[in-house]
Amino acid sequence: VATYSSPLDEPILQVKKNGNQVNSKTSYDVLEDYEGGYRFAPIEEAQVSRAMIKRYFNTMYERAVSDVVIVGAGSAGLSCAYHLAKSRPDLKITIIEAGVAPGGGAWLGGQLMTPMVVRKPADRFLTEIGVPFEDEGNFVVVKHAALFTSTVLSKVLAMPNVVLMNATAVEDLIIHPDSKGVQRVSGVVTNWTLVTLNHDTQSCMDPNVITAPVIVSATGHDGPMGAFSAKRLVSAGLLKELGNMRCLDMNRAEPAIVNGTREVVPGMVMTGMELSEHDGSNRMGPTFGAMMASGIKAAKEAIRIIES
Ligand code: AHZ
Repeated sequence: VATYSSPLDEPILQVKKNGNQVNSKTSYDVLEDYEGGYRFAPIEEAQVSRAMIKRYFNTMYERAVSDVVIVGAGSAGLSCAYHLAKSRPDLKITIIEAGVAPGGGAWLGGQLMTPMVVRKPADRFLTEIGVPFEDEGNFVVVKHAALFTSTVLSKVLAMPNVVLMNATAVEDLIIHPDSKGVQRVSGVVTNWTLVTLNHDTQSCMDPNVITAPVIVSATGHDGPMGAFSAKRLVSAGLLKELGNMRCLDMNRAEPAIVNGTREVVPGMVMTGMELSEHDGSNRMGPTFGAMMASGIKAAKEAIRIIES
């Protein structure tokens, strides 16, 4: 147990080696104790760097071989990560997210408005993770999309078997023939997103790799980075052509995405709106139930592949 002293030389913060605070003072009580002379336990600047570097690069070293890589931390990718990490705490699940902020398009509902609509029966997932909603009969409404996203994100990140590497882009796939000569996706090629975005300004900023027996691709519909894997499967010759996302039709779109969630090529499960580009299914607009149910189905598919 390390003890830090207050200016009054009273022990105010006791921290066990595992980092858990053991006293019961609130941060407000502590502030009051200092009477305007708030003071921190001393630190050397390099300790801060080393605290981050050691953990981050140890994690990168360890996760160079993962059990499942999820590409994209939008509503589909995060729902997948939640179900997968909860069902199989033994699996090393690594999420690669190109953006600095994970969450994809799920920080808002439609047209930049805050409420999030979820059609039944996908509201079961909201109940499971403890997100409150208003029941409107056939659908429910979460008061702010960010409440869903921050809740699922905090639960996913708290699971010890999950690593999230954000600001990191998947810029290629590893594809190998398996023992029967069938082409199989067996890993991802990564780079810092800021590097990925600058390949046309600097030459040869080579990437890094993570291998895994299952890659779950959840990169959303076409956009600056979206539909990444679907497009790469076409250029790699594993998919003849993109289906291209069709027009908005909520009633057709949501079941098509959930029921179409599958291993699209050996070693790769596709989920969420990326599937609309792969299969040529409709978009649903701002109803998020299909993203949750598709993510959960992708987790089940990943488990099936690992167990087969
Ligand atoms: O940053 C992207 C986003 O967070 C990330 N991503 C994309 N390409 C990547 C790459 N490497 C790493 N190459 C990458 N990360 O993937 C995430 C996709 O999240 P999203 O919210 O765009 O997709 P989703 O399928 O989870 O949710 C779609 C939500 C939509 S779109 C829509 C419509 O347009 O009609 N309706 C709904 C519900």
